[in-house]
Order: sequence, then C-alpha cells, then structure tokens
Amino acid sequence: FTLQQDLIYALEHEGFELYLQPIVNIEDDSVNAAEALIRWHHPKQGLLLPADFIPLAIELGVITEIGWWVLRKVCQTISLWKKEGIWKLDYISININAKQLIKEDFTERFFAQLNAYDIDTKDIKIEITETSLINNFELTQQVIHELQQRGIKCIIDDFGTGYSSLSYLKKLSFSVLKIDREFIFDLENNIANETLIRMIVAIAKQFNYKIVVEGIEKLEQKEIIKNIDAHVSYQGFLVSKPLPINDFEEKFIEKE
Ligand code: G
Ligand code: G
Ligand code: MN
Ligand code: NA
Repeated sequence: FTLQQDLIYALEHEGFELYLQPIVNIEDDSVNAAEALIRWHHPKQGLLLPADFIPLAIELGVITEIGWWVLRKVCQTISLWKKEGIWKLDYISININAKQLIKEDFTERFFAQLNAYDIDTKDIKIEITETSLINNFELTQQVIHELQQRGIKCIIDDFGTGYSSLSYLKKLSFSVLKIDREFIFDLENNIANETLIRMIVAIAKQFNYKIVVEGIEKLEQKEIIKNIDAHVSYQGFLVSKPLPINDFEEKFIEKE
C-alpha cells in the first residue's frame, strides 16, 4: 500500500487520534483553552506527526475530510465534557486548511456540525496559517468574515513566518494572533527576537487582537514574554506537550 491509500483507509477506520495542548494564561499558568492537533497511528510506521502526512493530505485534497473528522471529534469531546459538568475551557481551537475553508459548503456544514452536538459558537475557534491565506486571499477573507459575523472567532496561526504583509491585519477579521515559535526559540540569547515580539504585540493590540505566544520551553523565555505583556496567553512544552484527550482531561480539567 502507498501512504496515499493508507491515508484514505485511516479516515474510514478511525486511524487518527486527536491530541490537545493547553493554552494558558501567562500571569498564573491557569489553563484557559486548548489546541487540537492530529496524530496518525500508522499500522506499520507507528505514531506519525502532522509533518509526516499533512502536506500529502493537502496535495491529495484529503485534508478537507481530515478537517471534518477533527471538528466532529472536538464537538464530541466538548459535548461529553458538558454532560459531565467538567467543560471549563474558554475554547478549543482547530487547524483548518484554507483549501477546506473555501469549499462552497464550508460554513453550512460547519454550523450544521456544531448544531448536531449542541455546541456554542464561542466554544470553538478556527486557526488558519498565515501562509495558507495567500492563494485565495479574497475568498478566504470573505469566509473568515462570515464566520466572525456568526460568532466563530478566527486565529491567525504561525504569525510572522509567512510573507506576512502587515496590511493583512486591517483587511482580515481575525480575533487572535498566534506568534510563531520561531521568535521564541533562542529568545533568551537573542535581543532581536525580543524586539520583534515587542513590535508584533504592539501592532496586534492596536488592532484589538488577543495574543497567543507559541513554543515557550523555558522559564526564562516565559519571564521575558511576561515582561513584554502580562496579558497574553501561551502554549509550550514548559507547560505541556500535546496530550491524548484522556491524559489532557486527567491533568488539566478540574473536577469537584
Ligand atoms: O502537532 P504538531 O504538534 O506536530 O503539529 C504540527 C503542525 O501540523 C501544526 O503546525 C499544525 O498547523 C498542523 N496540524 C496539526 N493538526 C492539524 C489538523 O488537524 N489539521 C491541519 N490542517 N493541520 C494540523
Ligand atoms: O498549528 P501549529 O503550528 O501552531 O501547531 C503547534 C505546533 O507546535 C505543534 O507541532 C506542537 O507540537 C508544537 N509545539 C507546541 N509547543 C512547543 C514547544 O514548546 N516547543 C516546540 N519545539 N514545539 C512546540
Ligand atoms: Mn495551530
Ligand atoms: Na503555529
């Protein structure tokens, strides 16, 4: 079998698993949200990370069906946690490829899925990478605008690494900006990165974006960011790697 055939088989036979990584408040490390990240249990190659198969899935167009699978899984999880009375997160974010986003039936199918599980629009946010916006800028912009109008907040992901034009920030209706971990890696030794982060934070605030900083691994890095702005949220191995849903629940969901 080719990887391509395996990918299609996995979609039909629950070959994927969803992991969650906590998104925390930098002031007190309280967990306020989570990002959903997909993993693939390949029958021969073992656990595969997105880097091993997402590019192929995009090329084959299977990314759209993967995206729907992820949304359904996230809806099921939120719905279950609500029934158990343990849903306390502000939101779970999902990564949606622009190819899926601009399909004609996207918004209709998206809201139908939320309705089917009785999920509020504020419970889910959509992450779109800066790079994937570029191809169909006008259309992508329209869909994001419609989603935001209907209560789904959108996150611009991996900010600062694409061919980012700052004019995006005023043209597109995003609510949250995620600063790419490239700026955090080596932050404690690199004053230039600190300067860039300061500038991105200042611009983001000007346009009323909430900020998530990605890839904090060390306490020193966290302290530098907290000094820049004590109101951002962050994600990083310092708090936790992405975890299987049950492990995330055990570790980060309070039960009383
Ligand atoms: O999971 P990692 O922890 O290795 O994720 C690597 C990259 O893969 C992330 O930057 C993310 O954008 C992408 N990715 C992870 N899960 C998904 C998914 O469900 N859908 C899409 N489109 N991309 C994903
Ligand atoms: O969609 P996106 O690119 O934002 O996905 C987040 C990616 O970043 C995932 O691959 C996740 O595993 C990874 N990640 C999250 N926190 C850290 C971190 O502290 N260090 C490193 N190296 N990677 C991280
Ligand atoms: Mn992301
Ligand atoms: Na990112």
